[in-house]
Amino acid sequence: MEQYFQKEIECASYEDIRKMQSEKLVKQVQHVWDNVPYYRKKMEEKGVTPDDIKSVDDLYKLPFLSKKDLRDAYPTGLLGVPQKDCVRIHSTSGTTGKRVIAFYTQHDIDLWEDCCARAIVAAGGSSDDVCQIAYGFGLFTGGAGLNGGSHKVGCLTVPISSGNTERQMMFIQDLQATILCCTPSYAAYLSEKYKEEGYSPEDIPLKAGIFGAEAWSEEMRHEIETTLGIKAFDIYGLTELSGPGVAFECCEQNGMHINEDHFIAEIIDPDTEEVLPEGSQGELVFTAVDKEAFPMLRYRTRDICKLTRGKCSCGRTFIKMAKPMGRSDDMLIVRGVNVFPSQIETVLLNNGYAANYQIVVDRENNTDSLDVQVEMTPEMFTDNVGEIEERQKKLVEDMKSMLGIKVRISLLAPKSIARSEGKAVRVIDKRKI
Ligand code: DLL
Repeated sequence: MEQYFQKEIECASYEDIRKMQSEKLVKQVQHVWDNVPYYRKKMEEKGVTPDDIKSVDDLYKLPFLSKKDLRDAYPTGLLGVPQKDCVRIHSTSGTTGKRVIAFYTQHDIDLWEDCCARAIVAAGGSSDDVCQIAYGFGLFTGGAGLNGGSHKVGCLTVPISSGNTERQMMFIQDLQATILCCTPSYAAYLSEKYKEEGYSPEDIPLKAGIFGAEAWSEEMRHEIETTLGIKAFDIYGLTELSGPGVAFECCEQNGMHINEDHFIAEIIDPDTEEVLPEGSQGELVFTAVDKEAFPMLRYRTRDICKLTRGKCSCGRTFIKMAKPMGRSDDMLIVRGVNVFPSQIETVLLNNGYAANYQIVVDRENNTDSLDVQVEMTPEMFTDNVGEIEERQKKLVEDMKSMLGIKVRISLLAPKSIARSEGKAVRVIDKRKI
């Protein structure tokens, strides 16, 4: 039977959720107007005052916040409370430009951990479980968020952090860990290690995984689930909105329920900023209605995805977001065609490869080139040139029908691509170097 961490909220009626969102939104807009001069100025420039916002239906009147605003207001320009009322910061893992620093009051942390606890319970977690947190701890939100959620659920929590794969496996086996939380690329690496060491799924005590922080395909889910003998659940979030737990998957495993009592989601056209109807693909925008320290109104995530509201067999009523295709800034434009790394991953995994690949984009003779370098699995590995050429040809054809353009395929020996303990680096765009 489906379990919930906060059933009355997770299964509330649509009308009750809307009402709750509207009430919180009105208060939050006033809070921001009173306490965040940076956003107040943006509202004034758009000719909006708190009086114009009476319910969720007025959300469209508010100005957007973007990554650029966060950089401009760095580090404290968007603080909604005096710094002495904050108890923690986290920061994005971004490598370009200034990092984003997100601030939290104790109340913010409490609500964030509730969101993570909802995700753990939706994945079947309870106080009977041993939950191994292999997301990084520190400035990254993954470790701290799920650690807090796991405590709230009452699991025996193993805050092992990322890396040291042998130790991860030792703790999983010795403590009989039942839930694993890490990035999907690290879960794939652990699966590979278990396979290499001759474990079969029955030898591995895990029953569920809560994997997120990067885009991953259904094919990758299937691969991890069969190797580890678990159910793999997706979890979504971003530092600006607290961290993991903005949305989480339930037993249906087909999209993530957005914690709508805390976050109002919209989909917009990234070019025109027009709000799109439900079911359209576009950029995800979130309004956090009760964050105190770092209030985000209409924050443009740059993640491309779809929203659908429908009846879910788990009983939750929160709207669902599809797996994000990737970030709009991860989308490659190659010879004028839009290419998402996740599409390439789908073709590779459908052809029996593991998710050990890299995409190299370059410009040669004024034309874009797209090179997909993928490792052969140990079973495929051969020095029979004819066989390798056949494999390459098949991938080139399948990529062409998925993407509509010709790509170059390089088949590499197993273990040639570095494994990742956190978010995997999939794309090297030499045009930008
Ligand atoms: O990645 C928070 C997180 C930690 C989420 C652990 C889930 C699990 P950031 O480092 O700020 O925060 O990166 C946020 O990662 O805008 C998406 O582009 C991407 N992302 C996060 N979760 C998913 C997911 C954390 N499930 C950025 N699928 C987001 C696809 C995801 N992309």
